[in-house]
Amino acid sequence: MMTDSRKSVIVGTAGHIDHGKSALVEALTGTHPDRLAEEKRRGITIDLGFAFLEENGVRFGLVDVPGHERFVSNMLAGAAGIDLVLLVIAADESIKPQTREHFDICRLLGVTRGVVALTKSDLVETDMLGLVRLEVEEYLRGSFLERAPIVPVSAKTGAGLAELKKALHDVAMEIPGKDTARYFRLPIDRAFAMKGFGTVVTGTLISGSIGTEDEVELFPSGTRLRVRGVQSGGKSIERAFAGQRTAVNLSGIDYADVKRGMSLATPERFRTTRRVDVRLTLLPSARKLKHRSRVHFHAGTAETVAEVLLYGQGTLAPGQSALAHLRLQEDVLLLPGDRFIVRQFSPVITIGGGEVLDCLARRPTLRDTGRTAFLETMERGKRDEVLVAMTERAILGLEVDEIAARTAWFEKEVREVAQRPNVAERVKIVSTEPLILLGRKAFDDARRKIAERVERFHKENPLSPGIAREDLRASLGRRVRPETFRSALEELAGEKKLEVQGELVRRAGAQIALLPEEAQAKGEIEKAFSVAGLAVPSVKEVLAKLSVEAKRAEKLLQILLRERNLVRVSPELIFHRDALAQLKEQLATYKKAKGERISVPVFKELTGISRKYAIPLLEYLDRERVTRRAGDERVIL
Ligand SMILES: Nc1nc2c(ncn2[C@@H]2O[C@H](COP(=O)(O)OP(=O)(O)OP(=O)(O)O)[C@@H](O)[C@H]2O)c(=O)[nH]1
Ligand SMILES: [Mg+2]
Repeated sequence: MMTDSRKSVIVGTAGHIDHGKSALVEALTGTHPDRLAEEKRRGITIDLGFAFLEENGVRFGLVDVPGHERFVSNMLAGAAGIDLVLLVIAADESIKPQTREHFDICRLLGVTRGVVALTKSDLVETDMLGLVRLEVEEYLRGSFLERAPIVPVSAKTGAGLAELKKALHDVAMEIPGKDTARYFRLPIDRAFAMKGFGTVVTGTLISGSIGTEDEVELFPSGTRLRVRGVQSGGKSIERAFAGQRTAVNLSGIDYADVKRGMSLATPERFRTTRRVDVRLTLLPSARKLKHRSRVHFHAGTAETVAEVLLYGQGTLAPGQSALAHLRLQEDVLLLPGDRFIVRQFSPVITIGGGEVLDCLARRPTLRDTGRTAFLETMERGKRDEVLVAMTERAILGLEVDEIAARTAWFEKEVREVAQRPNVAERVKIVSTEPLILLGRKAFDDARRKIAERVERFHKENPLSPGIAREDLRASLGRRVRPETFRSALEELAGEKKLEVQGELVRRAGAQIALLPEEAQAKGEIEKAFSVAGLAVPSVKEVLAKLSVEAKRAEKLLQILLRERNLVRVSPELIFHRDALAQLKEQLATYKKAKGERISVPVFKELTGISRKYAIPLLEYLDRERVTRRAGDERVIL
């Protein structure tokens, strides 16, 4: 895969209304980010705007956001996926409410780098500039911007712009390169129709890469689409990589069916969700949050309403964080590690945010006592631990697709982690194709249950050689999947605890223990057939003469048949093994003396039996490939 050596970095503006964000973007890039007629008329930014800048080998994608408090939800859609924040504070006004709110949002989204621009520096005296700088430094103390460059600029005079570009470049160089080989994911912030192209969607590419002819899945609908073309920075390119502003030309869908908040991703990998378990942090400025509160939920470019369920506590205090369950009103594509923001239902202000830990969370129940420990493991994010914990939580076991949908790991990564010795101790691979994992404990339970069932079967059926494999599996119930059963049986057989013979399973070395009267009856049955030669008695008659009751007599007959001392030739006819052996010899002798062909009457004469027996016997011999039918005759083989 071709990648470009130039670094791509997404910069998001942040700051109070009218503080000069859009003017600064224009001064830096030459592009005024406001696009809408209404924005131009009112002189404010309403929706996201975009511009590009290349500085010393770094490609910056700029996302300009509105400062107006009514458009914070638009700001949130733009802030998702930014690498660094350009915090804009007007020198003549200093810190204002949306300066704080936007900055809080950046913190909650986990933004770790940024630059501060003191705009409109042309409007204030040097003393004033110094004061504002002090105030800003004070405000940023202890935050991720504590040591960030603070650059006074004027979009009007151009003062400070060169320093600001340099500061942006320096910070950009510190940003670690993104792993562009992960799964592709693009939260959509705009969709429109372009003449001659059709549907185009744009967004900040947060993961992986995308190129022409790729197949993608649209979420939440699950529609599969083909990529006709990709652009970044206004130019058509072969592929776009994580960290780039990206426009994707899609075939197979009308632009009106695509909206901000939807996502494009690698097809057939992920699932949308309405229940997530998260680490939720409440801002110190927020009011305490009650269990079951409704909030506005923002993640990526998506926005919906969520009900907050606090685990084991009635309220969450300002400035505190807790594990929580969010029940979403709409389907959203989320993955562990995704950041989100919550805003108070009414009046709408930002109150907190956090990180998704389990993107396909279960409905909370009191019985689920392992959830907290599980989420703490997810939060630590160590792959060994995560895989063990995830597997142990699944009674039935987990298929690789399920694991990938919950972690965004590649299949080969799941396999690799599953095979690590410390993981293998606690996780059993019950199937390799597809890969299915089950917790050791659950697996051992299944093993024990199987051994117990077999044991019990022998006890209850002493005259039976073993339990039918399918009956054994069915007796374990639905909590043991077929792959687990197969694997456990294999292991038990490998350890010589059980024996599997065809469709029968028995305890290793299990032998049928006959009672004295049973042994005697068995001998009587065998004798009855052995003395009869080919003129065999009826089975019913033989069994009726025995001293044991019918059910046991039938079992004894089965044993003789299984041991092959008796042979069932037709549903009604049973012969002793010796009689059949003798018959085969007789035929061989006949063949030597008289040739290979023999007719039914001759066969009857030779063996001295009636037609009633002769026909089934001949058919049996045909099946045994001792004879072959040829018209009215048989050929002795
Ligand atoms: N004198 C002076 N005026 C500026 C400067 N930068 C912006 N302005 C003016 O300030 C006003 C607001 O600027 P914008 O860039 O639209 O502010 P904004 O932060 O984008 O506003 P919103 O997007 O609505 O939040 C405009 O009239 C600009 O011309 C500057 O450096 N000096
Ligand atoms: Mg603006």
